[in-house]
Amino acid sequence: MFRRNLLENIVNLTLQINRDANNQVDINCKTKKGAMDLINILVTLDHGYIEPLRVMPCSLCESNPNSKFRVFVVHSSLKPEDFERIHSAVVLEQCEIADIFVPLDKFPPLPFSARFPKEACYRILAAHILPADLDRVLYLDPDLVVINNIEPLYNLDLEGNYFAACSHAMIRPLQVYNRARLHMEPKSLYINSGIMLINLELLRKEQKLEPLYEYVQKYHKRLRFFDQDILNGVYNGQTLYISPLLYNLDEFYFKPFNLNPFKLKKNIDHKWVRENTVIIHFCGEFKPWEENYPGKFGKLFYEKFADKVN
Ligand SMILES: [Mn+2]
Repeated sequence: MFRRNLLENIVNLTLQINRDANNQVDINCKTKKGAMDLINILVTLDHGYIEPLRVMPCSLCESNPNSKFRVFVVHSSLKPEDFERIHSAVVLEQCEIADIFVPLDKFPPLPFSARFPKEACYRILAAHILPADLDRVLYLDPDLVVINNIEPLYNLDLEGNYFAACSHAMIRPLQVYNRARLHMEPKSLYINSGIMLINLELLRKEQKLEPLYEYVQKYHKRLRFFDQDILNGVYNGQTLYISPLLYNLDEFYFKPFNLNPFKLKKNIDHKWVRENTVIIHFCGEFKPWEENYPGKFGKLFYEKFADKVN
């Protein structure tokens, strides 16, 4: 029974991807008219993640030589030398780095414990931290590389949603479990919060702290991935789901995807990833900058950017 469900869900996932007549995945997603000229990126981190953060913006620039970026680094603990390290990885004419320091004592009083750092919530509250003239921002984890054109994602029509993000939970029991655990709506999907397009304009108007506060108070014992779980629990009805194969591909997600027994005309291979995937996310326990990285994506997609900044 479990195996049947597993297969059904891999097929369902395949069907979610838009395909044209030649069974090619369509990466020209709906875009807003008149693309903006500066692409705003958000990262939130502490000192321990500086080295991966140097690789991520380098990949963004290298893979998008005709775009200009502004990266907002929202933090509470980085030092001037950390910013020097980040600056040294990018060409400043193409990629501006904006230092947004949030004093921890000024942060709204959410019921946090030591296990859940306040910094984890900066992306949830980005609309209230970033400059008020921004209408959207693309949140990117530091543990990823951008390998193709980011503009279709940045200009995606959010269709009135607060967020656009990808779900990695390929098997139905996992979705059902997460929905029950986090009290999510019946058909909603559990998203990975490592890559999120954020509708700042709408959140600025509508987001209230009370529902977040109440949610954390009520369900804090069930939260395993703190901020990601809160995003799922509170905003599952206002999140647009986008393809993980294009915008949030982890090697250890890609492998089971190809086990689809109903055989697509084309399996997703490294060549497909190279040509179509926009963001490779090293979101699991293994990281390509660590010695024991067991996969192939490190060598294929990460090393050339890492070599460039070192
Ligand atoms: Mn990540």
